[in-house]
Amino acid sequence: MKLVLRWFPYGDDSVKLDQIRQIPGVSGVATHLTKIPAGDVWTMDEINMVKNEINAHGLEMEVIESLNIHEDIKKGLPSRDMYIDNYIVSMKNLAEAGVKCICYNFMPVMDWYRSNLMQPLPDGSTTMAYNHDEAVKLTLEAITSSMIEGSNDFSLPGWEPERFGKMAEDIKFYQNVSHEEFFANIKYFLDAVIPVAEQLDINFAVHPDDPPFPLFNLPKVVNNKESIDTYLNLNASKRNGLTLCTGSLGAGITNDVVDIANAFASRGKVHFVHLRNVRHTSDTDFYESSHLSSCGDLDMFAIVKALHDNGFDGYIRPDHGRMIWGEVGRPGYGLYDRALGAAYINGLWEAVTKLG
Ligand SMILES: [Mn+2]
Repeated sequence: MKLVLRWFPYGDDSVKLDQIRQIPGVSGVATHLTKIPAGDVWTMDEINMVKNEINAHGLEMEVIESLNIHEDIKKGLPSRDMYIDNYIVSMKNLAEAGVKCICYNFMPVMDWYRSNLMQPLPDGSTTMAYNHDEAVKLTLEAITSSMIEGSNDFSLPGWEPERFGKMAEDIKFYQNVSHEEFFANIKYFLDAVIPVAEQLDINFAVHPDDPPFPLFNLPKVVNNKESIDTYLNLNASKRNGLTLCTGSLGAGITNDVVDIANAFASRGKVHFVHLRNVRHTSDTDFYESSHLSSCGDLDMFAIVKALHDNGFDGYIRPDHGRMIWGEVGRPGYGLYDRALGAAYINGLWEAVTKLG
């Protein structure tokens, strides 16, 4: 297991690489060239500029989160071939720069969503929360502006302003895309990129839908054990794997995250893990609690044990943290609570390792 932290380049992060380096056990960062729009090639020069900065601070860049997929690929448009070609060039360049794992998602139109990015908790911290009844009542405009307003002036991954203009049109497009057609588009993409991943010795790790409920009737395809199984079976290669995001999957009240960890780690399909905890306030509503098992609904020890006992040897990062100790930063991505999460993960991993 290698522990990493997510970090945003180009000065667009309140957390410094020197601070990340001082968290015990953290070997590197998961990062993303945020200034390159989805669909464009990540050139060697751009990759090396960010990699050199990371390496200069004693950290590795072995995980990319995320190499985003152009919407035309998700839609299955004829232009997808050009974007897939570009994607493959980016993969080759990343492999040459020493990247071992690429995280991505196949969520149409919009990435993750929370109805409140700064919900106060009784201990004085703030966290991200989701209320489904509130979310389904909102217009697209209300959703995008609430995400921008709550972002503390940091870019939010998946909410790049260049996407906003086309969102309404894209949502309309998907109303006529059947589940089968959407899965065929996924398979077309996987069958093009996974053989390249095999040649390059890099792992591909799809991130689950977050939250696992549909908004605007958009297809959700990676949100429980069955759908993950279907997705991973679209291409049998071991390189076609999962980012086990415990918070995203745990937001589905019927999901047994320990069982999901066991099921896919035992098949060698878990390449990257996002560890965080959630506390449900109803069947659909939740807030992101601190990582500790007793603070949320997930048994973090059992999840880590399931990974360990199935020989997991990929990357783990503490996922979103709360905002504590007065810190101001990108929602979910402050330093303090994620550092506490990293220390907790280190403790759990040492315990399960020594238990044998
Ligand atoms: Mn995640």
